[in-house]
Amino acid sequence: MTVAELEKLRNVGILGQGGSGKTSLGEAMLFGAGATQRLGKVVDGTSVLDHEPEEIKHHISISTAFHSLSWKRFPITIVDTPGYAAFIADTINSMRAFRGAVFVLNPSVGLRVESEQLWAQANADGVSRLFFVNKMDHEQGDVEQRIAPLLETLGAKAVYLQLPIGVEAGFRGVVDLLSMKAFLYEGESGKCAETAIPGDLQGAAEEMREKLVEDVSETDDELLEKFLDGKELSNDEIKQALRNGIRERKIFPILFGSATRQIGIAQLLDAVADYLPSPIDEGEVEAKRPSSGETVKRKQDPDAPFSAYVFKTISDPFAGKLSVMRVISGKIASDMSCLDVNKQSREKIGHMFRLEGKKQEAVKEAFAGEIVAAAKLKEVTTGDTLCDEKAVLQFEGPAHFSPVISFALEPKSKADEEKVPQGLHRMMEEDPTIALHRDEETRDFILSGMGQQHIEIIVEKLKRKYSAEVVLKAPKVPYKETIRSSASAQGKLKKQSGGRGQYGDTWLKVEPLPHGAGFEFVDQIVGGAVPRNYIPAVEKGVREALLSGYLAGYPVVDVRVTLYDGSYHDVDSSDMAFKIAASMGFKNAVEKAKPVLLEPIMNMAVTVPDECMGDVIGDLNSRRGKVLGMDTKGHTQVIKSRVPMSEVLKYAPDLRALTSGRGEFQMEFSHYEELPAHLAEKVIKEAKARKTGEQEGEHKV
Ligand SMILES: Nc1nc2c(ncn2[C@@H]2O[C@H](COP(=O)(O)OP(=O)(O)OP(=O)(O)O)[C@@H](O)[C@H]2O)c(=O)[nH]1
Ligand SMILES: [Mg+2]
Repeated sequence: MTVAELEKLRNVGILGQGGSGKTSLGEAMLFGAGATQRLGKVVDGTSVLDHEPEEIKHHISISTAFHSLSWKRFPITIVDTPGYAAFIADTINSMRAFRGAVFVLNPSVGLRVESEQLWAQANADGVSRLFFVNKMDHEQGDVEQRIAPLLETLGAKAVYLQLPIGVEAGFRGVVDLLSMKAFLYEGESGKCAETAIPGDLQGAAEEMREKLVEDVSETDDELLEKFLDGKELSNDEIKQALRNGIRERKIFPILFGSATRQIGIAQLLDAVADYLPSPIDEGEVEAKRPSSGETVKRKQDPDAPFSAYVFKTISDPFAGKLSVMRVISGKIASDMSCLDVNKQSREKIGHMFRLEGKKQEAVKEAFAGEIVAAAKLKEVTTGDTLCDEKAVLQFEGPAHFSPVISFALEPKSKADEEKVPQGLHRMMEEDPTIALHRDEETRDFILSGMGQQHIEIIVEKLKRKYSAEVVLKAPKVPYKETIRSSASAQGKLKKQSGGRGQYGDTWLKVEPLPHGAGFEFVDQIVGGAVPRNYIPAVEKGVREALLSGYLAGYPVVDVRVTLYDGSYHDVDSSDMAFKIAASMGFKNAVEKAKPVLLEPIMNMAVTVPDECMGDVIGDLNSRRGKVLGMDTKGHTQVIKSRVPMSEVLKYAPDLRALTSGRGEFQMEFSHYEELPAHLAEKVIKEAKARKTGEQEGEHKV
């Protein structure tokens, strides 16, 4: 690809909450641009983007899908992402592949927490966005009024580029406020005619255009001056300012349409080509030089040395393991070799593919800015940087996700005993949010994931792909631990009797960090109290201690650990000794820092007939739930509440009993809160009992 071609390339994410119509929109874009021969539909399983059997069965996207199209000579790669909370980890990882996106809104449903999370992530990743208000054929009343609070929640400075024509079944097209033309669609054919603005919309359109021009001019000083002087701005000037404003993420334009009725699609594709950035516009990408830790920048230039970031792994039944990467600079070609910086291993590139929905198209090379999948790389996993051995750099790794729910899996038969962990380990290559360990007491496999639906789908896939069958048993609560105050302590290992001794000595300070901050390690050693080469071992020791917890064996989160002093021995010190000393020091410090247990709290929406409302609320209260509010929908009530996960592990049968089978509920992870003391005591006691049980078990063998 030449620079001129790169300038036209658009990698476009389709983002938004579950069920907003992203996949349907992707299908409409593909069909509208002639990339597919018929319009794929999610509901009847003909989508080329939602092509996995589980996606077809449940009518939801589980994994990010890719497809290219060509629109007015712009090569566009669409990246259709999942929107439901249980699957958005893949969306967040895939966000590294694009810097432009269509953010789908569905005002009649309102904004769910996933939309907010995706919006925040797109802000953090510097993704330019267009809003597409979908399902306009379904939208009632005054959309503008419904959209305003959504924009406010997202904190987005939005500008209307269009006005919708007609509502609900009468929705027929859009008025373009720049060209001041109307685009009227013929039924559901996707065919559109350019016409004059319908008379009844003329006044509103003029008013909205004025607002658009004002808002856009505010993003550019020169233009603003002209505007304030009362001078007329040309469409080209407005467009250029709009383009800059969008790319700099100062403004977010709003477009309207209907994916399933193919309305507004051509205008959306025009806007993608006009306003979203190409890899050249994205400019340089930050990375680190692994040898020195120094920050470097790499230009997204096909002539620069090769570098790429692997953001996704697919285990394909035919092609084997596929490492899906965004080429950042240079080019990658079959038969070349490169360095996996994270694994410090050399990889030889073999077959490469461009992903086209469920199909793969073999390619021989790919250039800066492109998304490409390489088959059967030996050691590469998601999050790795691949690069030219002579120009080494490392891009920031993937986000870390903590599983929110765990279930015990019991293999159905003896043969499944082996097949289950094998299959799950293969699936973990694709899905970094799956965690697996074995419960030493019960010998059950404990499978952790991002939500009940996630776990259920893993189990379905396990059966389909690896013919391994399991029975799901009651979930376990993923408690966490943290500290409430700061403390310092020493961790010292000194064994110097006979043979080679062991000596490591560390002074560590632990401090609480805000919720969700995770873990930070700070090295404050001056004057070599702990020699440089042992510091990674100290961090490793702390990380291991973090995982095994202090109070009840649950991972410790939201702490900063500072290594500020220590001592060493010329002969007896080793990585191992410092690792152990650090882990002792960490435990000693945590002990003094008011450790507490945290429990996961769920957002629950329970829909019940009016007459059951009292019972259901009473029951939620008895489960330590907090009722947040109520929505009336006809003769049903939607009760919104926050409830600790431990209280609703088996809510489904209880709700059925309370409502004679007429109640429904949706539940998703919200946040962690401190577990009340009397319950914490119980959890700690149980953990201790488990531990002594294990130790006794060990003694028996
Ligand atoms: N009436 C109407 N329904 C639509 C429209 N777009 C999508 N739908 C329906 O909305 C439902 C969800 O559509 P999807 O395209 O699967 O939504 P999604 O955002 O991809 O969902 P996830 O990927 O699971 O988050 C399906 O039943 C679609 O047929 C639209 O413009 N109008
Ligand atoms: Mg989808």
